[in-house]
Amino acid sequence: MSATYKRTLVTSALPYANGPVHIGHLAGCYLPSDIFVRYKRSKGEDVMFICGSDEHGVPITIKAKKEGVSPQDVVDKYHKMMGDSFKEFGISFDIYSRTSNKIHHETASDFFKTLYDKGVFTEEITEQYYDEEAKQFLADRYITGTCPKCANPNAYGDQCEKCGSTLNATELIDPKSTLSGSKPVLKETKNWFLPLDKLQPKIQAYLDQHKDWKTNVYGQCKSWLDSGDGLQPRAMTRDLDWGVPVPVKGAEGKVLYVWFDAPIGYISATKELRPNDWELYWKDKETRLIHFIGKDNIVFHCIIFPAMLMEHGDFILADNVPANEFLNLEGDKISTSRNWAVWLHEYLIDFKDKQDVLRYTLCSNAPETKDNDFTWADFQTKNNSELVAILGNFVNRTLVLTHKYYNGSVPSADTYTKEDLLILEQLSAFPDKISAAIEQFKFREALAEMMNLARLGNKYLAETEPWKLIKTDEQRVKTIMNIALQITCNLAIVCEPFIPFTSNKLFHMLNMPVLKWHAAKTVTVIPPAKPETSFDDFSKMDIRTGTILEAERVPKTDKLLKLKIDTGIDVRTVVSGIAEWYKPEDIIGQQVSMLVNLAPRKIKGIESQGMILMASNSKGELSFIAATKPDFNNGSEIK
Ligand code: B3M
Ligand code: ZN
Repeated sequence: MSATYKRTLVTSALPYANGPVHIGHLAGCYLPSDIFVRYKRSKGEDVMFICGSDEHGVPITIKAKKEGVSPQDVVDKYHKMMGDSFKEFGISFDIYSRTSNKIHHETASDFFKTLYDKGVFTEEITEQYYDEEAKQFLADRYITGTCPKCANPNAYGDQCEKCGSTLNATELIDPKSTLSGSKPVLKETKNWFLPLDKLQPKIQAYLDQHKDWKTNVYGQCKSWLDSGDGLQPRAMTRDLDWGVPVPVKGAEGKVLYVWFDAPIGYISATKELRPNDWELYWKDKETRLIHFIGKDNIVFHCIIFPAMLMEHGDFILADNVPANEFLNLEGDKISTSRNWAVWLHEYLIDFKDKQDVLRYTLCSNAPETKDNDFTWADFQTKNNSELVAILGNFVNRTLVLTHKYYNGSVPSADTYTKEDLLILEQLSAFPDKISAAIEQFKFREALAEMMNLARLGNKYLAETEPWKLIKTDEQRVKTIMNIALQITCNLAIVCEPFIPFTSNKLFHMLNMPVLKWHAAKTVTVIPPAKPETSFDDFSKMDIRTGTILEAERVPKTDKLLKLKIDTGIDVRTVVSGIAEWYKPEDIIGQQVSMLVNLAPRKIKGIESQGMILMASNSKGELSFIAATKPDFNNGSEIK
């Protein structure tokens, strides 16, 4: 992503409102998009997350017929069900809209009208199957017959599920209408086509700019463009009575093709959410548009919808379309009609408050580059051997020991050992590694890194054994527990996109406000303020500006430098523990703040006549703190 974007608009495919959500949907696009958006929000970026129900199309009318209810009844039922279960699962849409609402009908209708008025469509008269008993044209799915390729007697007008061939309804042998059972007849009808053949060069140019897309996505687009005669005109209207009516004369009884209106649903939902500034998200070149989808939706999002937007004008096009492959269940294709699925609403009942276990399992097995399999055995392993045994175990040990030793308050770190510094350095690399993977839509990798951070924490505790050390070295244990708490706090931040419920719990247990991404790695547990002191006590301290005149190492020590300082009052010797952070030759001439009336102390046989004030961070690094205007002479009082 180039740095020129000001905001990101993320859409997730609008699921058909003809059945409940299952794990295949989640793994395909809803979970990855949610992880991406949560991460962006945590980074403080301007991001909007759009979804809603796709309530048109033939599958819905078929379902209604089967259940003996109206299509509106079907969509009302499933729209509510899907919206509720997404919400409970923590999919954090900014809006979950629907395409049967008024704003969508208007938006889709206007969009069609604009293209129509611009003369984009071609009108074509074709022969379609018609059911004379039911008195209606038949969508491909309403026709069954014998497959010309494999002789399966139950092939559909668009596809044979047995041999997988894509078919034309007219190719079926012995076609039958599923509405009346009668033999359909061919009848002429007029429809409006998007001339994708003519638009191919423009689409090609658009795709050429996006060779960075995931290989499965780019590859599928390319094969559409390169196959046979290339892109073909596609009907954008249908002879059907459920959908957005075609807003032109002579189109009575016809509706917009569901794949024409559904992606416009992203626009209508944005309008609904942000009536005043929705255009910023769709028309400003500084908006980055990203569509998360499943692989069966690639052509619609990468070719047809962009072609519609281009022909309309004014709109930005998707900058990326991360599509996942399919998730199977226990080695078999997920199927709504065969009821072979894990249904989200049922999972949420059977595994109450265990959203994160499913989120974790689905993400760690996400079908990012190839189809993948969900098994219950794996679900159990992911829970027991990773979430509980690695993440849970680390956090639990850290918090239990903190309560036991320090009554739940954060101990201050004292001196860091080499091992501590190494751990802190490794810790500080995690947030960027996780970010980089998320930015590239590699969510499995990002999640694995998150768990590696918990592994690092476990390794640190196992090596330092604070539970043993507490008997002999209380001071050291404070530092160890401080570091373990820093790791826990970082985990709470970086796990949020993946397992937000757990993240929330962690912040609660840490008794901290929810911290955002930028706080990761630098976070660090700031020591609490010391008890109040009086102004009188404070003014007893005489702090002055001074300048280092000479510096040398104190022999046989790692940390100490012997300094000569011009305090403005006199020139003093001060022994200071800064040798790990400053080389003697680098600090000659350095301005310092110095406590000049501290009683002299002998350090390694040298009388130290005062103390230099240093800032110290949670890594134990020290820094001088003096920055005055140039004309401040040595001996200026600090108060
Ligand atoms: N409803 C197909 C699907 O659920 C379709 C997606 C529309 S996205 C604009 O797979
Ligand atoms: Zn077949």
